[in-house]
Amino acid sequence: MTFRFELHHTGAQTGARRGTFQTPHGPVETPGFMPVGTQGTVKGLTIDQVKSTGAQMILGNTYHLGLRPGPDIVRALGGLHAMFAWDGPILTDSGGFQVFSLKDISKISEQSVVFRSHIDGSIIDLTPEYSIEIQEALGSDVAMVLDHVVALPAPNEEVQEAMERSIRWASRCLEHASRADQAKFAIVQGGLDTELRVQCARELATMDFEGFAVGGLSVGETPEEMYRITGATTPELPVDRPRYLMGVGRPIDLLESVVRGIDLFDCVMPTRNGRNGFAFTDQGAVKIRNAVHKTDRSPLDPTCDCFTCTRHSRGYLRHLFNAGEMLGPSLLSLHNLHYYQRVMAGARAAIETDTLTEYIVEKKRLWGMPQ
Ligand code: PRF
Ligand code: ZN
Repeated sequence: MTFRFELHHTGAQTGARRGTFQTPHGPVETPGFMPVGTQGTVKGLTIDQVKSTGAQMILGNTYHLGLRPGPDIVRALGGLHAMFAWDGPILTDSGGFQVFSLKDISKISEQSVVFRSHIDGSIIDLTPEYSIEIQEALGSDVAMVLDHVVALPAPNEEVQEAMERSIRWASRCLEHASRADQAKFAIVQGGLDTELRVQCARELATMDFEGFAVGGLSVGETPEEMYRITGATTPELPVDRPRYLMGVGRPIDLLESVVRGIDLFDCVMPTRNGRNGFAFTDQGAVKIRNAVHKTDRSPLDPTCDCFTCTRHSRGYLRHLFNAGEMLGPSLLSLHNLHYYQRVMAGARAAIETDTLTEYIVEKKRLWGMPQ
């Protein structure tokens, strides 16, 4: 099978799993974190820099790349891997989440979601089938099904209706798929209702997907609610398929979700926060613009071996941000992505030795979080 998922170890104390997801473009060690390359670039970084962080799989967006440059141009340029100059695995999101965040200008029916392009104003009729066609043209290793995400809070009937539609759309995506070298992942919806989540997961689990995602979270609910829903959903999913928590989150959210049986993550947080001068470190959060760093010759994180931390001082980084130099956001994005990869590598090692609980206690202490 092209997309074998090997489970090496399942936590004795927790639901954590240590695995390897095999794709046509190589393996992804899990639990793993995917940097976000929405528009065909992980913002501010060259692909060699992205690789240097230890990332094994990157995420692209059907919504953005399907509108610009468009599937035909991506195909003419040799596909997403050639465009990115990335020969590792790529996962593409289906466009659902991006379109629904434009909810004032989109119209949803059983057939499709119709919306206006934010680029040229043209009308796009995005069906589950069309989302798959675009993702097949992009040539990603993993395509996500088109799902219906509701903004929370929402009335229960609305959440249920969107969840049921997401199941029908997932089935249509699977029916329409024609590339055996592209895995299809289903997405569990159902808001903050445990019963709806369980029902959705059970129905999707009967279909022949190579992986399963938990969607509709990290949309304004508390971390505890997110952990509760994740913890109720994963036991309903097939043990031998990777589980992906979409768009999550802070380092602590990743670890708490690994405990609940999640294998894959993506989030803009390391790059977006990096661009805003905010760094994740083993000394806790660092706001690099802060005046305390003015004459500080020490590295951003003395325990980090990334380019930023081995070559530059906090004082220099602060100067770059204050001067509005583009290198500043770049260097902090690089460090943050490296930091996320280190946290996940630490989690993988801890799962293998059944010490994940101790690892999280230690990380929370370093991050200054209550136990
Ligand atoms: N669905 C899709 N993409 C997503 C999400 C979702 O629910 C989320 C939710 N955090 C992020 N990205 N298709
Ligand atoms: Zn660093």
